[in-house]
Amino acid sequence: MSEQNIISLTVDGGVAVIRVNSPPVNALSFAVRQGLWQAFENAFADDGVEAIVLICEGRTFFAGADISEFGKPMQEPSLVDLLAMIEGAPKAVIAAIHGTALGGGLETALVCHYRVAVPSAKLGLPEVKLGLLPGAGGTQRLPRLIGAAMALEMVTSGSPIGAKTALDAGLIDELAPANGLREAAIAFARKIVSEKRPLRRARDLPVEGATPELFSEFRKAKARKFRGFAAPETNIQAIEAASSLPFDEGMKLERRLFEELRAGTQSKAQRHIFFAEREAGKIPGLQRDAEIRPVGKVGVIGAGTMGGGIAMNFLSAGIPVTIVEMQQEALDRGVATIRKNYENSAKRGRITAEAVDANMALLNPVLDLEALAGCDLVIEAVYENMDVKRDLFGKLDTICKPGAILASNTSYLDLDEIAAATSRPESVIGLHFFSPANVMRLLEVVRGAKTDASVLATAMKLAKTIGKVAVVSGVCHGFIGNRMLAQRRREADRLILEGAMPWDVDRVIYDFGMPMGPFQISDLAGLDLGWSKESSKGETIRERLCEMDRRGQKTGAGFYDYDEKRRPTPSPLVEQVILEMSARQSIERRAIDDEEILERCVYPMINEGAKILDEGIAFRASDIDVVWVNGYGWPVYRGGPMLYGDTVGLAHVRDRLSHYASIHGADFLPSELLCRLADEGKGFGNL
Ligand code: T1G
Repeated sequence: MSEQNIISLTVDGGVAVIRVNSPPVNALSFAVRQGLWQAFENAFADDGVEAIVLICEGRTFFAGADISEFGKPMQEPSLVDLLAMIEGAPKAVIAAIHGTALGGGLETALVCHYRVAVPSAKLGLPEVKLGLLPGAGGTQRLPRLIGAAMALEMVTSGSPIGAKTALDAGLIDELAPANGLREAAIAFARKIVSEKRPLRRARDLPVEGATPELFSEFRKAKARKFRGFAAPETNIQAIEAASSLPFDEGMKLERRLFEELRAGTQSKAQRHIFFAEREAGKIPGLQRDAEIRPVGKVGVIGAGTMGGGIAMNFLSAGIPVTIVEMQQEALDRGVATIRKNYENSAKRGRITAEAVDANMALLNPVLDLEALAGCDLVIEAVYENMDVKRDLFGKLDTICKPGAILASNTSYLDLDEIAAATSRPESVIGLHFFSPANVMRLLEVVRGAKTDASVLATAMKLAKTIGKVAVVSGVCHGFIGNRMLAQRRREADRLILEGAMPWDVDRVIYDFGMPMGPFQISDLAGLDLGWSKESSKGETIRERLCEMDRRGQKTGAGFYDYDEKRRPTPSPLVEQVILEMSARQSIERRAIDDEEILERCVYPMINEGAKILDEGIAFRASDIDVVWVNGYGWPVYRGGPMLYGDTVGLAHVRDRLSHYASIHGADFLPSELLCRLADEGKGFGNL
């Protein structure tokens, strides 16, 4: 888009209208900032102009600074300078807001004297999600308009608020009709001119409610949620400064704190994930206009934990679901669980009671596969066994209408083998949800050798519709995430035989930033997955614990003992079992330090990621990062395993892997791609 029509200035009966049109989201790029500077200068100089309306075309008001400019030299005018210029306007400036006024976009609205928004507008400061803080006055102006407490919540959560909430809080001055924003903003401008209202500037207002207790209690309440992150605490400090320093001093501090965060590894990692999540949705070679098959009705086979969670994704998006079970009792239990989950969300205020009923009304529970005949997409979430899945897909092939997509939720099995059980392998795809399927954002979309481009494109679009972050995986055992997880699992099991205890390994992995360690995960999932009393030989620690009926949280004991609130404590009994197993396998135990635990759990994952990349299972290293951040809770401030490898340096990873390979064998041999990049002094980010 050429510069001259990014910004336009028209005058309508004494009111100047500055209109911005810079798709896709009117980000405050250099061209937009430059154009705004010129337009405001012209409006200030025009004696016929008594007030100015600032409005954006397209889908939204400014959605923030242009984050594609981060890491590049700033081109004047900076956003801070532009906003100071607008704030010093000699005439009233009214922001007309629709869509999502986010980050620098909301900061631009804050320097206007008044703000008008349509009811569907959202206003937020999401910088903390990028490892930053609002760097153009947001932390200094917002609390002056809505008070310290609400400002604290907004800047540290990064979550937007709706226009009505903003009106009640004093962040906006008037709601405009949904389809009359421009007219309403001009009328508002005329009103304040005729009423000779003052040019009220946020910077001149006091901050309400900023008591010492507010900040100390807020920090305590959020400690667990902010664990490991740098940006939330920095945002709190900036809000404290707004409450205690003169405005200009607060602005100086905000700028310093912003630059510190922007230069740090955490923000680099979080910006990496922001762009990586969007990149993951773009499939190399898949035309943007690939045919999308309509998905109006979905079938889900299996109403257990996975099937029920999967169904909820579609119900919540307003898509009817026919859910199938073999037994009435299992079907009823599954439906009841879905309702309970929705009711819990309603209790937490996440959805309304009406939405619970509306979602449940879209659910059609049946006992007969034939009921799936009219579905456009059928997803199976049945027992993880190839024979069971092949038999089921054979039946679906005869039941489902031509063009229906048949999807498997398998987390390991060979999709091509499943597809071969049908006469329509081009319509078979893997949709691997992560438990709990109605919560975890990740969806691994597994493309079979014969999966048609339209089926892949349909799956990617559907993922966005149900609020998932989709990553495409090729076919291999465990696809992307679980294949890498197996590396960590193997090393964790070895480490406790060699000298560490489960609680040592879990502590190191938890302190690294993961939500929990491998042994706590095992206890949560159940140690007896795939275990049977009849065939158990007591040859592994896991088997021994299952034989002792220590099968995890569900039996009140596994690797840990659990109290009535399921709080874990290390078990002396388990320690004994481990010592005996080490002796039985003639392994001489030794002290193992935290660094070895971390390196042996993480570096083989990075190495496996390199193989996954080299084999073309994943299109990009950043796709692998997206899998781990969204499917396993990898700390977003470390950017995913592949970015973490680049951060510590691939030469270092290679050398440490070689070191462990010399002691523990081939499992640690650094992969060809990793060695090549390390030798060239490069990272996965250079691919
Ligand atoms: N800058 C540049 N490009 C952006 C962008 C931004 N801020 N936001 C989105 N895009 C691109 C995105 O890459 C994609 O491009 C397209 O727009 C559609 O995005 C100084 C420093 C606005 C809610 O964090 O939350 O201001 O792939 O697929 O799902 O204090 O984008 O099409 O080529 O996400 O409808 C603060 C981030 C910046 C907002 C729209 N602002 N964006 O969601 O579309 S830091 C943000 C979003 C800042 C100041 C600080 C979402 C959205 P392409 P999309 P969407």
